[in-house]
Amino acid sequence: MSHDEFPTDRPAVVTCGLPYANGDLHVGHLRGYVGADVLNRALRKLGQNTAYVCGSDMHGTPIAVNAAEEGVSPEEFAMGWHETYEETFPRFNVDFDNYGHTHDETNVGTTKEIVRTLEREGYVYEKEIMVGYDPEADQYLPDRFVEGTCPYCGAKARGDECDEGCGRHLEPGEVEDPISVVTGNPAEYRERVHKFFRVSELQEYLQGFIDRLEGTSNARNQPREWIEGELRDWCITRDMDWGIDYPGEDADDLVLYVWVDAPIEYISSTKQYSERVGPDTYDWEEVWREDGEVVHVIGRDIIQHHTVFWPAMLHAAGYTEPRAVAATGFITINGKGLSTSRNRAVWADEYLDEGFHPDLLRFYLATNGGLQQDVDFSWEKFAERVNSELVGTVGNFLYRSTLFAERNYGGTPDADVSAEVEERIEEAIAEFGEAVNDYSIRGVGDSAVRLARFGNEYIQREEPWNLTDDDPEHAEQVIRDCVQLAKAIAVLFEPIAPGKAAELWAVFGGDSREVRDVTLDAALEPPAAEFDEPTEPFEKVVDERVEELNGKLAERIEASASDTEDDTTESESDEATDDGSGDVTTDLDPVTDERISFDDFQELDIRVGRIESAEPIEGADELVRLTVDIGVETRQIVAGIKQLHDVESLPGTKIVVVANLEKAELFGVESNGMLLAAGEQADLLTTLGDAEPGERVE
Ligand code: B3M
Ligand code: ZN
Repeated sequence: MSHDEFPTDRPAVVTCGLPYANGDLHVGHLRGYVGADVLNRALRKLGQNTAYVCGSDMHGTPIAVNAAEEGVSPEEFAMGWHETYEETFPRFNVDFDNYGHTHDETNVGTTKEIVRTLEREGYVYEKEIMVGYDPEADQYLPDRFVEGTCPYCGAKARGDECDEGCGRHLEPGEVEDPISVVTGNPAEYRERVHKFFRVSELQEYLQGFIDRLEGTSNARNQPREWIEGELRDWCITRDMDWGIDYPGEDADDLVLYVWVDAPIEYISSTKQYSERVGPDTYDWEEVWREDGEVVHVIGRDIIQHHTVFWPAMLHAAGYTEPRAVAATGFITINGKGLSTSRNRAVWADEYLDEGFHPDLLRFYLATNGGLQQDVDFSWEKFAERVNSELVGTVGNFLYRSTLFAERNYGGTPDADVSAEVEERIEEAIAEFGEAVNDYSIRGVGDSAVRLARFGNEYIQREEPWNLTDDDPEHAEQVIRDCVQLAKAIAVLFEPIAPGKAAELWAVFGGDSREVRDVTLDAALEPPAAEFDEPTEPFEKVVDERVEELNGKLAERIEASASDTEDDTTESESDEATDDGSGDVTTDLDPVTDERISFDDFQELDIRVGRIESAEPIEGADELVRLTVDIGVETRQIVAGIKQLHDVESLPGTKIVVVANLEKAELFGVESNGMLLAAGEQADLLTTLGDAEPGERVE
């Protein structure tokens, strides 16, 4: 890994968290797969040699439990879903260079090789532990086969993860009051010998790693707490049949824990790609053995796996560490947590069956908020963004300018691009490059949308339709500019809307290459001299459609609510089945009915502030003492954000402060004001533009 800006001279790999081969894909899954696809396409546009790889996660107890319920073998069950995913992803223009699965030969081989290396290097030891056992079913109860209480936060926990509470990974035997999901009986504990990976020995390495890591701030900051605290070793085996057998003779009744072989599929899938195209085109060893650029896109619920266990394993086995981990927020539907069991979801197939182009959903999911933010999906919002940005801004400019060009000149008029337009395109190219280097998928999309907005303003300002008779030369030059802008938009928008960009490119690209493969400089190369009449690239989503789709969604939720009333237990266990899609119920509070007057609101003195210094308060778990410049004075403010932010990186951050709140004393320290933050992650509110400390927020 280097820390040079992209494009670098080493090959990159972009990965996305592997979907458990466990059920239908929905918008929650697509957010991640589309996001990583955008990133990979955008890197390629910068000229980076890169590949996008993934695969189905075939192992693990969620799959074993569901297969048993259906009365089929886990392999048959998982293969069925794997084949479905292989068909579904391309329909959303998610363009994997390789899509394998964790049970294939390559991954079994790579996994065993890595585990043997860990053993050889002295990172594996055996220990006797107590594991859950169901005497009636006569089987051990690894991971999701038990439910109980989280020993850390008291929430209801399933197997290896406290997914409704503190989110911690739980080691075998840690769940309290365990109940078997097979029979519903209390589980017994039995002694078994298991294999452990010495993560604790890698603490110093991990501390350095987390300082070097790029990506979203949640992935860089959250793990500090774990890495700097007591790092525990990690049990890497399970008493199960389904999985990859532990290599060697001495433990042939154990399989590897799913979280060992799942991330190794990132390597295996890269290998398969490299073997297919040949090492001259793309060499997996340069990536994984010789410090290539490894970029992981994941859901924020699996940050710990990717920033602690995985880099520890890679380092111990002599592989390249990740350069970046970008962790996405969750998806909500109409403001409520996406829930597959309640059928509160928009399914991948359903969306396409409704006749929508995949690029519309890609645009919505990729640009609706920052990568780390939760994104709410509703058909209203979807329609609103399609209509205003895709139809009203991008489509409108592309269509009106190229239609005018075709009608009046049969294509691109013979003139030079003006300095103003050339500079504006260069600016958009620079914005695009910065966005990629910041892992900002939204920024990639913005660079194209803003260029289209400029195009609309430009054509409106120059009014070429009034010039064709009086000043034909000027008209030609303006339209020449507009076609160039259109071509540049097709290039810049390709990562977000690859299908639409390819259609546009076919009309006025003027180049036999595919828009997928061109680099950003193509944005400034001449468009086709002649082209056919263009069509409107995007269609409006009309109100009646929104109503109809809302109705369908509501009916479905209601129908499944009445189904689940008869069978609540099943629905509840289904609910928390972790399918890797951010499908977590994060029910939002309804908006309070009681309104306040504008005068009441005016009483709040809310100001922009800038953090000058930040230091943890000794002995208080969460509190940080901040000094904040609020323009008119400097304030001391105490905030409960220690676990959620990298305290050292806070100085310089602009925040929003309620300046006239009563003073308070927290942990013996005076707090003179309150900063605003959103949600459980204490996402700090800041300003988008240049507002200075002291300016009022109104
Ligand atoms: N299959 C799904 C999840 O927990 C899991 C991801 C594996 S990534 C190596 O999100
Ligand atoms: Zn917990």
